[in-house]
Amino acid sequence: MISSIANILLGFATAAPGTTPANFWMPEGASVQAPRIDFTFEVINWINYVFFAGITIALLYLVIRYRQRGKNVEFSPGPEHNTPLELTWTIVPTLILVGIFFMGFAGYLDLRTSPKNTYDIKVTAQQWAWEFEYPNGAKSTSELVVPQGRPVRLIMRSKDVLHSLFIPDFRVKQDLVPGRYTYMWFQSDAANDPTDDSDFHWLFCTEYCGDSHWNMNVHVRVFPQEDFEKWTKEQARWLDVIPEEDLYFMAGPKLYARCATCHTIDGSDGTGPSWGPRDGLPALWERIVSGKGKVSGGSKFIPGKTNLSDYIGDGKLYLTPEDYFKDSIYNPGALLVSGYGNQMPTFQGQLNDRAIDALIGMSRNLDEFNADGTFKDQAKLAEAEARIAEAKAAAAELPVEGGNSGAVTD
Ligand code: HEC
Ligand SMILES: [Cu+2]
Repeated sequence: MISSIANILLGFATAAPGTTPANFWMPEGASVQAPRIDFTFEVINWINYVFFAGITIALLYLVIRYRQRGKNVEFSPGPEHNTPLELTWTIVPTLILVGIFFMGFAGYLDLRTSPKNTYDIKVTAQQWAWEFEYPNGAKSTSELVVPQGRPVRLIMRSKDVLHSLFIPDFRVKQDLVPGRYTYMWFQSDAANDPTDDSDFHWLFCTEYCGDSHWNMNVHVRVFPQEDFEKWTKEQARWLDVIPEEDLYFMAGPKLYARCATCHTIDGSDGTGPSWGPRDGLPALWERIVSGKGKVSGGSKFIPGKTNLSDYIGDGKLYLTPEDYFKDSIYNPGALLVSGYGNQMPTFQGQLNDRAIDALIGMSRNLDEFNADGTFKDQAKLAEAEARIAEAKAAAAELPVEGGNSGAVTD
């Protein structure tokens, strides 16, 4: 009992290497910055406990000691000055505040100034998602994976509004401001288990002045150096290892996750037109192939030509339906679907031809997907995944180039 109270208040509990234990106020700390920040917090907290107790006890004592007794009240003049007392209550709090200032300031400088040899990851925030880009070109939107035991710097920007990136377990938080770059750095010495998806730290957006910042939550995972290298390499070419005919259901749902905030596939309306049948029109792919539907503006809009069919076909703006689909993703402002604004971000430089193929494939086979974008035939998916894992395992058995020295090359 006493020890668990002590754990809660003081954090005496033991922690895994590289981490600081959780207590009543703080989650487990998993960065090299955490102990210092927790210490500053605890010092201020304990000053609060001590003063709260002292003031409350003095208050109770004085209330009882000088309570009114009987009906006749005699007033006597109180003391007007007490120089030693006044000096004490000025000097002691000033010293405490100066101490807190220096602790906070030193900690702040430490957080702001990243070491020289950082591993840099570019972070882009937009309504309502994060994108993390690694030096080798790998990109990830569903999780941030970082190397263990190495200072990591996030170079962050926002495409639209203020966002604020917060990793509570690392005790770091920084705003992303449109039109400017901001930095943040941390180092975590405690690795997560790369084979266990449930072993992670939370990353939140703590900007709550807009629609869906609350939903910008992703996982942060710290991988040992070797697993990290492997992960970034796989991440950079995850699309390449999927056979052509499996692309639409293996890559489609993952890619669609980036479209799902605006496009539903069940016909219900969103910021963008649903990919399912909508407003008496057929589903997206059939709509494009048949040229059904209206357009109402955009940089390539031709006045008077308001039917989609005016734009797709021989001698027209788009030779094929595929061209229109691709340009809708690379240049969303070129031709606007009637009834919708120019609100789609471009995915140029983010989605390559294979990714576009996967999305086209998905939109051609929408009836094979659930409303949330997952593939209905889970057995088929599992089978395809097993085939890829098998191919990978076979590839891993080939002799490693340059011998198995463990040397790391990029
Ligand atoms: C921020 C919201 C948003 C996101 C995210 C978004 N879109 Fe859009 N999309 C729109 C809007 C709004 C339109 C209609 C205006 C226009 O044509 O640009 C649109 C139009 C389209 C069209 C033309 C549709 C038609 O009926 O002719 C396609 C194709 C499309 N988006 C594909 C995608 C894909 C693929 C993704 C994900 C990689 C995506 N969009 C992500 C908002 C979005
Ligand atoms: Cu946000």
